[in-house]
Amino acid sequence: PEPYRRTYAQRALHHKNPAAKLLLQTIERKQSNLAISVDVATAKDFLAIIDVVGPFVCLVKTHIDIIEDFTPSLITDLQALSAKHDFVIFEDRKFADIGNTVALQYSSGVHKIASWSHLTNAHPVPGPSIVTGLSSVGLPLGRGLLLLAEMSTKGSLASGSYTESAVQMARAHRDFVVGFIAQRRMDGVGAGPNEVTAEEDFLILTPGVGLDVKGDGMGQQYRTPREVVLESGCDVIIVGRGIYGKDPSLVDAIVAQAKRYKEEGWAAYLARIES
Ligand code: 6AU
Repeated sequence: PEPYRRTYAQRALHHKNPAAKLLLQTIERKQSNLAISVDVATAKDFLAIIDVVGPFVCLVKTHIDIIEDFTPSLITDLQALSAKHDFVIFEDRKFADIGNTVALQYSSGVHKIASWSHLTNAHPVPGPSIVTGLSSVGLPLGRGLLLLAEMSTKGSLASGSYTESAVQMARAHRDFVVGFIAQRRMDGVGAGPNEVTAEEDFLILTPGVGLDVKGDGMGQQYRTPREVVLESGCDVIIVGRGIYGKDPSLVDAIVAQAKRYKEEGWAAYLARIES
C-alpha cells in the first residue's frame, strides 16, 4: 500500500535514519501516535508531567529554554524517564539562522541539544545551508531533523511556494531530514513532473491538536486527532495544553487527558490504514 495506508511497523523498515526508525518503532510498540508538548517553566513540573504521561506517549517534545531552573542534571533526569517509559525526545528549537550559527546553537551553549535530543526542527527560511549546518553536528550522532513546512497559527506565512520549497529542501537531504512539522501529508508536494515521489514517506508531526477548544486567543488553531491523522494523513499528534491544562499538580486529570488523546489518535490511525 501507499505510505499513507502502511502501518508504522512497515514504515519503520524503510527508514534508514536512526531517529526516524526509533520513532516509528516506538509508536508501534506503545500503540501510541501521541506526543506531549511540555511547555512549563520549572524543572519540577516538567519532570512530574513527563513521568505521569510517559506511559501513553511515543515522544516528549521540549522547549528546554523555557525552564527557569535548568541545570545539566535535568537532561540526565529526562533521559532516565525516556528509558523508563520508552519515548523519543524532540527539542522544539526551531533553528532559523546561517549554517555556522545553527551548528553552534545545536552542539554548544547551555543546552547542548544535539547530545540528548533524538529529533529537532528548523525553519527552512535561510535555505539549504541550515540543513547542512545542523547535519554536520546531528548526522554523526544519528539525529534527525524536521523542517517546518507549515504552521498551526492563524495567518501563517508558511504556505504555498514556501511549503513546496521546504519539501524540495528535505528531498535533497533525506539522510538527515526525516519529515516535517506540517498540517497535512507532504508526499509529492512541490515535485516536478518527472520526479518519482511515491516512496518518499516523510514523517509528519502535527501541532495544533485539541479536542475541547478551537484556539487559545493567541493565534493557535486546534483540530481534532481524527482531522489530523485520518483526514490529513499526519503521523504524530502533538498535544500540550490539551493534556496538562493549567495546573500541573492535577495528576489524575492529566493522566485522563493523555489516555483520551492516545485513544483518539490511535483510533484515527486504525481507521486510516483500514480505509
Ligand atoms: O498544544 P499547545 O497549543 O499547548 O502546544 C503546541 C506546541 C507548542 C508550539 O511551540 C508547538 O507545538 N508548535 C509547533 C512546533 C511543534 O514546531 C509548530 C506550529 O506550527 N505550532 C505549534 O504549536 O510547544
